[in-house]
Amino acid sequence: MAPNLMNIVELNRVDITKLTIDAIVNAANTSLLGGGGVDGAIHRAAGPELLTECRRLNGCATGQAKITTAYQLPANYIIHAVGPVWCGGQHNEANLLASCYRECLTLTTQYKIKSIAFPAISCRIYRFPADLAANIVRQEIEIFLACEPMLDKIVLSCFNSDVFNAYDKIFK
Ligand code: AR6
Repeated sequence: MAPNLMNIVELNRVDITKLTIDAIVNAANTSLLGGGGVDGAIHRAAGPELLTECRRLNGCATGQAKITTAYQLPANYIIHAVGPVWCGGQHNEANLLASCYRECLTLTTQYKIKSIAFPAISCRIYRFPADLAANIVRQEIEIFLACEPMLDKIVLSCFNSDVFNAYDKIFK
């Protein structure tokens, strides 16, 4: 890993809902009203007030992100990002995934967030290939840190092995 990334990016396999960190990212859907996967885990752990706040957000377009408080989670904020559903790669999926990471990282500047944890957005229920996602994640992090060097820590939570292996190769 390049020295600037090595100091900031951490790969781990822990449940993102357990992290004591400024912000965690949710892999949400356009309704922002909860779902399965990490979205379901975050809503269950944060408690019902999260759904109440999410209802006021009027959904979120694919490739974009919206922020809420984190209620019963140890984190302070949840950034809800809506990744693309993988439909073979010819439907702007890569740009939309990159946009999710950019939007989340931009929110860290706006909210003075110093540490953030991402799940592998789109990489399970939405079927985005983990190796392609890993390249996009690394590229967006590098571009962001080159302009906005204020983040102390970026955790990439790799819950399943295919994601962990793909990220490990790209971030080595
Ligand atoms: N902590 C960290 N990562 C997790 C956790 C957890 N507790 N649980 C799952 N993951 P997915 P998507 C990983 O399917 O593909 C929902 O229904 C998981 O192993 O949660 O973006 C939404 O409402 C995978 O690596 O999200 C949408 O409808 C990654 O998180 C849809 O799923 C993302 O997997 C979004 O699908």
